[in-house]
Amino acid sequence: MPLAHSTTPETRNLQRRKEASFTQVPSVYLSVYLSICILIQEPEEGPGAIAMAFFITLSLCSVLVVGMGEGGTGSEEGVETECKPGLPPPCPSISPSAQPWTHPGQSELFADLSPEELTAVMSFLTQQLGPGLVDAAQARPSDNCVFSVELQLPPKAAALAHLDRGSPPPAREALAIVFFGGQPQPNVSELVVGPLPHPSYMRDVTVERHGGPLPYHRRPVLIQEYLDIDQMIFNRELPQAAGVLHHCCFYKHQGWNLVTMTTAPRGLQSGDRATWFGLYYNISGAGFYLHPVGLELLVDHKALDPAHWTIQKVFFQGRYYESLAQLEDKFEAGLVNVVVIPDNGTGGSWSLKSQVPPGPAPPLQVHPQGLRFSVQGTRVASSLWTFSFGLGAFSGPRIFDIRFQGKRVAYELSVQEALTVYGGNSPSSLRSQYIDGGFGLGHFSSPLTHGVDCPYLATYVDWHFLLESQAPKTIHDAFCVFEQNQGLPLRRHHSDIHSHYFGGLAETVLVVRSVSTMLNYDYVWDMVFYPNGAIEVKFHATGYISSAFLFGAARRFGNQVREHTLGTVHTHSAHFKVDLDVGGLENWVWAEDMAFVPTAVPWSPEHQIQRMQVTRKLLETEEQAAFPLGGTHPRYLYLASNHSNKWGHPRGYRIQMLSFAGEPLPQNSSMERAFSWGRYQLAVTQRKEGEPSSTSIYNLNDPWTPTVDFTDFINNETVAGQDLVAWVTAGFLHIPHAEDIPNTVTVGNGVGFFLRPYNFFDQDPSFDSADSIYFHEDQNAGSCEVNPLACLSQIAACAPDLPAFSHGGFSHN
Ligand SMILES: [Cu+2]
Repeated sequence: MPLAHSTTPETRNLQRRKEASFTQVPSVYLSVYLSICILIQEPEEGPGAIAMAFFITLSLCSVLVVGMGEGGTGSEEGVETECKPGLPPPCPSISPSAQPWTHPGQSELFADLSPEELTAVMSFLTQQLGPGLVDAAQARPSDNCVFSVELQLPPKAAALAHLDRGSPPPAREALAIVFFGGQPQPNVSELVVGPLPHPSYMRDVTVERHGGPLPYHRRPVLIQEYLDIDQMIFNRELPQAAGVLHHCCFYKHQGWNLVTMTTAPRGLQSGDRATWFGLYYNISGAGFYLHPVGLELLVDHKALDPAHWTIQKVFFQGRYYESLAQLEDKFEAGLVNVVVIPDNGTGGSWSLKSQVPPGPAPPLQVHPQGLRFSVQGTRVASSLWTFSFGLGAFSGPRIFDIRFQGKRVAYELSVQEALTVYGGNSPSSLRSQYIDGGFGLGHFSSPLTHGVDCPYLATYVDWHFLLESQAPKTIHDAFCVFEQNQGLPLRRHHSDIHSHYFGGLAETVLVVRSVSTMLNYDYVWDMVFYPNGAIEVKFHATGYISSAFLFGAARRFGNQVREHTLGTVHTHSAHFKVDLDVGGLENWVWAEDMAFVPTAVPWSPEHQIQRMQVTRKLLETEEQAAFPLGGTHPRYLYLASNHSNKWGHPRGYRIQMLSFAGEPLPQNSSMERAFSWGRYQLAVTQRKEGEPSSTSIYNLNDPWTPTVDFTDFINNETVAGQDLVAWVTAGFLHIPHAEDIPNTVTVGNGVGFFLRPYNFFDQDPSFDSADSIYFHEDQNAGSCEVNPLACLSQIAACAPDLPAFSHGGFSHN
């Protein structure tokens, strides 16, 4: 759909055109977003010419671009654009793409590695590790290969010394994960390489970080390993059951109409590498996830030589077999009850291609006076907030050095892990416990589609990575940054008693977003910054549900969503690291709640009333500050400095949960320790460089001997006056239902938490917002001098400069 404004003037129907009249805008910047409704009219003559009309509900006039206030990002001053008859002037220049680095600055500390840096590390490793290194894209289990290279985050003390005290920046380093399949004792090694951009040293940190070598069976599965498994399934195994598969599933030579889907964990005990693969119809252009054919294969792929891989068990439409050959024998003997699964192609209701023609365009937010924030490299700055953003290849989105009005409130705010735990009556649904960080929340980020995943005029930023490859690759538009008018008052009061006035503030938020597409599911990750000093962290789930072949007592495990498809019950949860620094590094943990206390009525002591009181407790130890899921927790939990605000209260930031998490896996499960963070809705621990993350990428393939067990972090140390990290779990139970077809919607499927100032300030800092509106009865609210909203009709009558639609592409892997 051509959204561009390159249509001829004749095709534009501008309503309510008015003579240009320039009015001086009262100082600084005006802050109102404007919804412009772009209507696409049906062509009257022939289908080829779509006439486009901009119905701008405001009059046309000149545009004044005013420099933004201190800390703001506007630089032009007083640029005036006169109206041209018949055409609205273009809105002030908006750069839809981020500014590249112009000079190394503060945010470079946390910036993900550039393509040049990734290339330099890879060349250095190739040189150091010798000629036996194989490209991970083609590596077999018995090869040596570089699995990943990403930023090694700097130690916090060194980072702060640089940021706060002007010390030289810490060396910029990379962390490389190398698979040594070709060594006598195959293992995984972690190497720190530095300094960038010209590496000269390499340090093996495996033993220091993990207490010993990393067993080879814990390594993530390479894409090449999946390809080799597919090769084995389709070329060697499926032909052995050609008869039954032809009967049930329209099988033809080597099963081109089928695809496999992996599960995890891969076995039942430490050392196993045996994965149940489900088979699905390969539906082109739509999700295969909803089309199980009822065949699942347990593949043992532990051997270093793929020729030695075997099928250990076969599940077919409710029964287990020793092999595909045995299934075929029983089928030929008439002993298999085959359900024929229709393969009705791509035209079905599950396709994401709507049958409905496009209608009028939805509302669009524009920036009538230009962007009010900047993105330089990975540093975002608005008049209120500054922070750096990035994407861990495995751990996902993260934000550093977060400052409100110039003062740091948090050092790090990062996703650690995403987990889905399934139930079901087929082996692959029963065996599905996905610890997604092991696949890579950054690795599987997807390009953001302008106008769907983020506002059309958001600022989009690419992400570079080096994973399972010898050369860096790019996910275009992996991040978006935008400011959004939520259409909600952040605060307001209309007074009609004693004195007559209105005061209010529109809620505008600054958002950084990325999306991880983990096979079927898409997780939308948001970090949202509010003008009152609050931060919201939230994830939404969308995409396809995971499903299973429907048989037997299926409804105990979910809802039927198609003729042969069961939507299987599961929980989604995510774990977050919240390294708050509330007024400095040393913080305390306070718990507050309420209680009713029976009290004699002071003026009539023979009567009793229930009096509500505040309960207030300073938590001393990590044990006291760990709150199990499902248990009670104080409604107000905040981290505070030992400095007080004007009213004598400790300056704090409250962690307010928004979560409907399902039950965690019972602790007697042999793999629960791999995601023992799920036991806690919230836990506060001392911050330690040696405890950088609550999880490990190796937990996915060996959950029975977890490389990181979060409960180890909680060991009764004091949390009083320490540098603290709050670890937060947010999640929800998902019982898939008919409306999850074709896709789960984000509506109602979003959870997370808020970080909110609690006595941190002396009053609400949004009072000082330049967006504030106030007028009283003696004033003319329609006057631009009194009310900035009244200036909109003069300043905001411009045509948004919409860049041509673009998409980040499909082939980053
Ligand atoms: Cu779900």
